[in-house]
Amino acid sequence: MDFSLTEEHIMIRDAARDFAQTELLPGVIERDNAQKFPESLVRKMGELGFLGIMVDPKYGGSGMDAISYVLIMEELSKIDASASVMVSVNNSLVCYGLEAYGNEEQKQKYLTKLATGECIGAFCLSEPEAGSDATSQKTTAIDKGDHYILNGTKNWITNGGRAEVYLVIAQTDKHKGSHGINAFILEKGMPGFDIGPKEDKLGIRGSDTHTLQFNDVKVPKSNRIGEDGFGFRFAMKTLSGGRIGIAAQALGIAAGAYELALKYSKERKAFGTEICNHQAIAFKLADMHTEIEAARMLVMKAAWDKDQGNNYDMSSAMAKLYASKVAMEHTVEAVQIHGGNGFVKEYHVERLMRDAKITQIYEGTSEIQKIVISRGLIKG
Ligand code: COS
Repeated sequence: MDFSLTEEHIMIRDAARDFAQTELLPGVIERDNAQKFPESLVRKMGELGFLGIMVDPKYGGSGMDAISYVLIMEELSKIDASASVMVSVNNSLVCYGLEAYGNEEQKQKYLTKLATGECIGAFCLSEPEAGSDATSQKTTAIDKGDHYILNGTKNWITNGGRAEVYLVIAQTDKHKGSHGINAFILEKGMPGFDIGPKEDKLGIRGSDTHTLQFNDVKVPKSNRIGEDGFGFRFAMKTLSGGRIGIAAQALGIAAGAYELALKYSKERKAFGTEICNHQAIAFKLADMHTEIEAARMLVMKAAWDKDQGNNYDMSSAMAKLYASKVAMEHTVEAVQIHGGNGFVKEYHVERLMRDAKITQIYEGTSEIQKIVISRGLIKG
């Protein structure tokens, strides 16, 4: 067993750290306030290869491994979780979904553009009444021979407004349950495909979240991913990898808040000494560091499982469950260590605390992760 990173991994991590410090940090508070993320930053992330990290270079990707992916995700998330969720969705849901399960024609047409950042993708599973209960899809895709007709609504879609390519899950045959669900590739601008207003959110406010509406959208059969009825398994398999990305995001949010708290505690004085010298603060730092390191081990293990070709359904669920808990608890502690300053935007920790909450909700709530883990344990 070797816990050290390779030289290449260190270079990749440092490049992401440098990008986050020089490009993402300036303006992060303003972007959070304005709920905006500029196209220029998306383009730069594309140029650095951050939008197709694990995609084969023959489809325009960077050809890196999952360890590299989580290192990049952690560094971006320390500074700007709105940027990192865009990276996570594009990489582990959209690009991975197409590369693993799309056919050659679909890869040439869509993946090559998504992997370079020429266009951005969105993954559309959640509905007003089907978030955790993902088999209860109300969006319908009626088979009309050479095409399908889609009707329904999707909620809380990351990259919802700015994406050009949408992977949409819909019910074709209700009587077949999870085996009657299909996954489709939709393009922005298809007649009947409408993008609703942007959501006003607690956290990751720079990220672009929308409701989507499908009214008799005609989708060619060639845009179905996999065989008829593969859509639910497609969603589950893809989300397993997505959860590694969100676990790494949660880890980065926690680590970012911890680093700020450590620095602040060495500068701020109270009762005649730096506050890190008070045991009340020192013990908080010890707990934060220990649990963040434990989260990092789980995230790395899940990424390693993916790289090894092992099943990672359980390890990704464990990583997301634990890292998101650590992110929520320790961003609260980071605000506490900052005292009054923690409550104002200038010190960044209040934003990280708001950003942490979503990691316990999206791509499967913490309760769903416990279902996945416990079912895995019982099945053996
Ligand atoms: N890989 C492959 N197949 C899978 C799978 C996986 N990871 N998970 C489930 N399946 C298969 C099952 O094997 C089953 O197939 P069979 O009918 O052939 O046995 C089928 O899919 C249905 O699975 P299951 O019966 O477990 O479905 P449930 O309705 O009980 O739901 C959970 C299972 C809760 C785990 C699933 O609905 C889920 O993950 N929900 C959360 C979805 C989510 O993350 N939402 C957030 C939106 S994305 S931001």
